[in-house]
Amino acid sequence: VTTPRWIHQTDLFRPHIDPDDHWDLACVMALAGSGRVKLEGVVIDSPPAATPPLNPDAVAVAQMNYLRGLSAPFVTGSSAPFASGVSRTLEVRDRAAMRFILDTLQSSSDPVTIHIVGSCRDVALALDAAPELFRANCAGIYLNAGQGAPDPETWVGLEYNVAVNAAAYQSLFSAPCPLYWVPCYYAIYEDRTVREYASWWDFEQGEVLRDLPGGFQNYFLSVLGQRPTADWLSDLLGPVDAAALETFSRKRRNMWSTAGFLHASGRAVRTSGEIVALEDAGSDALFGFLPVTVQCDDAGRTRWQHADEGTERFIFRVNNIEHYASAMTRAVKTLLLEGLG
Ligand SMILES: [Ca+2]
Repeated sequence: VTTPRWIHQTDLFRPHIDPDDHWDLACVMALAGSGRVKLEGVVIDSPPAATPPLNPDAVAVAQMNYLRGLSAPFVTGSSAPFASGVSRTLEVRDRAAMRFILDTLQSSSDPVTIHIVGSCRDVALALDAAPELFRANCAGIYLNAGQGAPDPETWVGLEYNVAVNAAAYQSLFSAPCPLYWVPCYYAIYEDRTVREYASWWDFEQGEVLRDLPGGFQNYFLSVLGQRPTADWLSDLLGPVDAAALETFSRKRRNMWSTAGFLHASGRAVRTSGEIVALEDAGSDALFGFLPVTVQCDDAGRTRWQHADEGTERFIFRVNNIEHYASAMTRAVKTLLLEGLG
């Protein structure tokens, strides 16, 4: 049995934009820490201009590595937008993430799965540079971006990860490898409703946070509370601030990407929230992926149709809208407690 090899691309910043990326990193690191997957590395998007300035959250990676006994590297992504059909001369620093992705695809003895929970830029740069490596050694790209309504004329707004670099998003639909597309919303950007072809759900953070070990609570309180990071390890291992834990436990968290992580690790979720092997969920599977054909224009507007098997393109589908949020919350809690005494 080979261990799946993963690359995780994320807009993981400090101060955070949306700290769901910190929850995602914790889930990915849990899967790596329990030996279900090998995390080859984390690609952190080049931060957008902001006041105060945002930084790629190296500290979050360091803290999670420590808590999970891992040594996953990270690399900062390109600051230069990807444009299709345009030859580019990139600065050395803007090629680092692309090179990391290509080197990993080239050197890995087993196919590599790529999760995108941020921008598509660096994977698109790598794909543009060497599509043959994706054909040869990419097990699949899990693309957490976009809107799932099949007709973009019905859309309101454009999903954030797409808007960051729409041409990069478009290029991924031409990748010569399986693409597992997980639209974040259905028609309306920032719609807060569980939909059939959209991955959004939310939960009250305390449902998970209260039951985690202290070090993991401090990992979340550090980023949510925007604590100083120079003492990142002693802060992690220090006492838990009970008042901060209470404050952040009462806040809700939007989530999008957990289903793809589980699917890529060969598992499914029952409507009860129990995590089981992919083949064991049957008709009780909370979500699944259906074969489709997709056309995407350079503004990031997608049109899709159901297809027979064999397209290498799959769309995420919620099978049970009523139980999706509660079951996913239980699954996240199970994941984060995995492999801990
Ligand atoms: Ca994100």
